[in-house]
Amino acid sequence: MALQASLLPSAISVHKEGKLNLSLKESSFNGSFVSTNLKSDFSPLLIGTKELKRKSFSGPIRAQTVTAAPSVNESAPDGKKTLRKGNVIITGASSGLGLATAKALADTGKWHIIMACRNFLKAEKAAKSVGITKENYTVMHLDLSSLESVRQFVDTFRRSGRPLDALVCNAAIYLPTAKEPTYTADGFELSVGTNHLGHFLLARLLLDDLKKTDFPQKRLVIVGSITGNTNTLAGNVPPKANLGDLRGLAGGLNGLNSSAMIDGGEFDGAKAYKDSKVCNMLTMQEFHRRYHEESGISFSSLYPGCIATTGLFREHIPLFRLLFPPFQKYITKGYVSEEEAGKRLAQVISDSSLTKSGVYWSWNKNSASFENQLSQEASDAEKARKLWEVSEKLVGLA
Ligand code: LMG
Ligand code: NDP
Ligand code: PMR
Repeated sequence: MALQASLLPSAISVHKEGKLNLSLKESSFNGSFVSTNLKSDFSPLLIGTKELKRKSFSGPIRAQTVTAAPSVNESAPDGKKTLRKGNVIITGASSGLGLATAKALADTGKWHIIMACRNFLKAEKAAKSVGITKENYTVMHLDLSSLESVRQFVDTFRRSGRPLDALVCNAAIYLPTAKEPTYTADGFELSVGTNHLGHFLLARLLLDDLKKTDFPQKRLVIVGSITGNTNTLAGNVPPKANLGDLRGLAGGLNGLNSSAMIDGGEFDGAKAYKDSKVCNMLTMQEFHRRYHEESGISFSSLYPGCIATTGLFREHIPLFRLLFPPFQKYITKGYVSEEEAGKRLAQVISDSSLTKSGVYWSWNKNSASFENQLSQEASDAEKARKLWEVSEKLVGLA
């Protein structure tokens, strides 16, 4: 088993800010400062390579640090109680944030990553390219733009016999230049159909699996974003997210007898993406309200920072792709590297200081996590309930 000495930080200070954040300066995060700073924060927690090797022969190591203490596996061949790795499903782990998170978790030696991806070969190559070793991951096919594929994925996962300890809904598509809507296999507008409805069904089905695990900390994370939050500058760049009264969604989001947009308006690809992120953040909170107390599962969302270099912008015009990274690096200072963003999401999955449920996590310029405040719409409990009910109908759960 390849184990590396980098472990996640144990004490991430929590800053409650939650203020309206409308200036460039206040909302900026300086990526390069962040990495250096993190290194020194991590150093007291590093376990020497020798020590790791020694521990790793008898099975997965016991966390000295942050990650949830792995649960006990009584069926070890030598009859001794050993501690098993956590199993985490990450959707869209074939690139960008998902891949960087898979790498960060694999490097701890305490997680087995199920890479839930639509392109099997791409995922395999991606895992190899960042050096995730074979015993630390499994690729399973999942196309979130097909409800049938979601159901098949859940089936395949269950047949693997692995318990589920954490689920990360990370995959997304962004179609900013599309003039006309395109649709999922089930006829929903593609961005909301993939980013929200596919994940909604996946998370609902896998909730039972999360409930069953004996792992000490069970988590469901849905990736959100600043651009869906109109209480920020970034969220005020047009077109702004707005779900309205959900009439388009209630009508099936199919562009035939209803609009392809959630609010019932004209199709706009950039808005559809931002709307889908609002749905992601509302869904996390509704899960929290309905299931946290009974199940002990931590539900959370996050804004990982502006990872301006990922594949998310592949459909944008070339000029945008050229200028966006320097714009975020030098002007807004909101830029973070894929690696840094991956460490942040990995914290939300495994750091014992980020277990609080119902939280939308963000990081300040020192890369310290804090509970951020969602926009009025993205924290509207009544809208979250309605979104849940309409989504249940669309994905065939009600
Ligand atoms: C929509 O446009 C698209 O229509 C849609 O298809 C989709 O892509 C959507 O959200 C995604 O965006 C929205 C956006 C396009 O329009 C606006 O935001 C209108 C307001 C523009 C007001 C510009 C204010 C600029 C303030 C920036 C900081 C000031 C810095 C000044 C000092 C600079 C010194 C070097 O908007 C754009 O695509 C960008 C418009 C051009 C912005 C010009 C910024 C100047 C900075 C120059 C640095 C180069 C970086 C440019 C990066 C561009 C990407 C953001
Ligand atoms: P990437 O495009 O690099 O990654 C998106 C992943 O989603 C890819 O692995 C992609 O697969 C996968 N995916 C897309 N469609 C489907 C589908 N139908 N079924 C299964 N998987 C699919 O983008 P990012 O890493 O930037 O995005 C990851 C998350 O981070 C998203 O939720 C995004 O909203 C969020 N985010 C990103 C920010 C940024 O600045 N980049 C900022 C804030 C949030 P494939 O490799 O096959 O294309
Ligand atoms: Mg934005 C603090 C300022 C800030 C931050 C953190 C972001 C993040 N953006 C900021 C400011 C601005 N952006 C400003 C002032 C402008 C006008 C020039 C601007 C424009 C802009 C565009 C055109 N920004 C964008 C786009 C996109 O197409 C991206 C998008 O909206 O994707 C949905 C985007 C983003 N800006 C961000 C982040 C994180 C994104 C991308 C992705 C996302 O939310 O997932």
